[in-house]
Amino acid sequence: MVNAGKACMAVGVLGVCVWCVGMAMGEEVTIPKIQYTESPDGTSPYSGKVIDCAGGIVVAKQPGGRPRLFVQDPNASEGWAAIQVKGWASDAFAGVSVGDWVRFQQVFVEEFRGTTLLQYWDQNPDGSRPFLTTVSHGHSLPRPLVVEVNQIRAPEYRLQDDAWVVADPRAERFESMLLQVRDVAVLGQGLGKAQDNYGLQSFREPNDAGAVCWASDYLNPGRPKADLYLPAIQPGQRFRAVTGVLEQYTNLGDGFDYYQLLTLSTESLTELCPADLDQDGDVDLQDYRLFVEQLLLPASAAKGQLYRAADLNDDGTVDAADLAAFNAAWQKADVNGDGVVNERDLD
Ligand SMILES: [Ca+2]
Ligand SMILES: [Ca+2]
Ligand SMILES: [Ca+2]
Ligand SMILES: [Ca+2]
Repeated sequence: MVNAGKACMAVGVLGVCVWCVGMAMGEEVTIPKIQYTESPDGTSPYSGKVIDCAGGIVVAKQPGGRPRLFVQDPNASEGWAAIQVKGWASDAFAGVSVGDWVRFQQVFVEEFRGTTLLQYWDQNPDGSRPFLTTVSHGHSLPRPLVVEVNQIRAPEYRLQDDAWVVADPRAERFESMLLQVRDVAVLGQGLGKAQDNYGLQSFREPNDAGAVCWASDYLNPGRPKADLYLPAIQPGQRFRAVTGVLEQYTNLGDGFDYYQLLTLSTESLTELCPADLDQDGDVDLQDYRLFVEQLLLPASAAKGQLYRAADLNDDGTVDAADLAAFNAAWQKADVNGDGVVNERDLD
């Protein structure tokens, strides 16, 4: 932003007055009110305005020269619930932690590259200054909203424009929210503007081209510095769940407009249960049958991939120790105790 010397000082005084007026009016806008839009391009009705924002819980914090907060209103679980806040100095959010409830006064709403931002900078275009207040600490994060992969589906490549474009604008309601997709496999890497996106395909709907979304680990501090991805992101690797915040990136000049699920930590990836021998996302009698088959294989029999999967302690032999590990894995993962390990055990 433009911000220099005397002009800044003069406007600073004015800024205090504007802030007082804002306080007197006292009308706080909730995040869902800022985000809800029927505009086809997703633009917030508050774009270009200075507002007071009731805020929400900080669910993620990205350090850097332009640090960012992802703030979510826990009272709005179905959509339009979260927003990003951009700081314009590296220490802008030094006093803010994940789990804090923060609210904002005199903050400028701006669409940038497809994502609605609250700009936390020195001075707004009208001369006022934004203020951040930490209301309280130590909140539990909102539970990730479980969405179908096709609700945040990957962009489509449009040959005539040589561009990747949003295939389904209904993902807009989830912008910046904490989301989870389940039963997905890594499909494709090196995608997107920074070539750091990978596809996640629902392995329950392998023939549905719409059951793929894009994800990235670029925000994830668990990612080895020299790598684009978390170590577990390998072609074909299956997960029971992948959790992250959704970001839109729009830069059609570069040929891109897409939504990406940004993982936040190594816990963002939930592996399949080791007892899920057929890797279909659940542990049921079929897995038990496969396990027992491997357990009873004669020593002379050819041993294949299933045998290695059943060798849970990885010592080269399927025996009583693996049976104990199989039962333990099943029981540990069967959180709701209904005898089957499936996606309900994640709830
Ligand atoms: Ca958007
Ligand atoms: Ca938005
Ligand atoms: Ca299974
Ligand atoms: Ca073994």
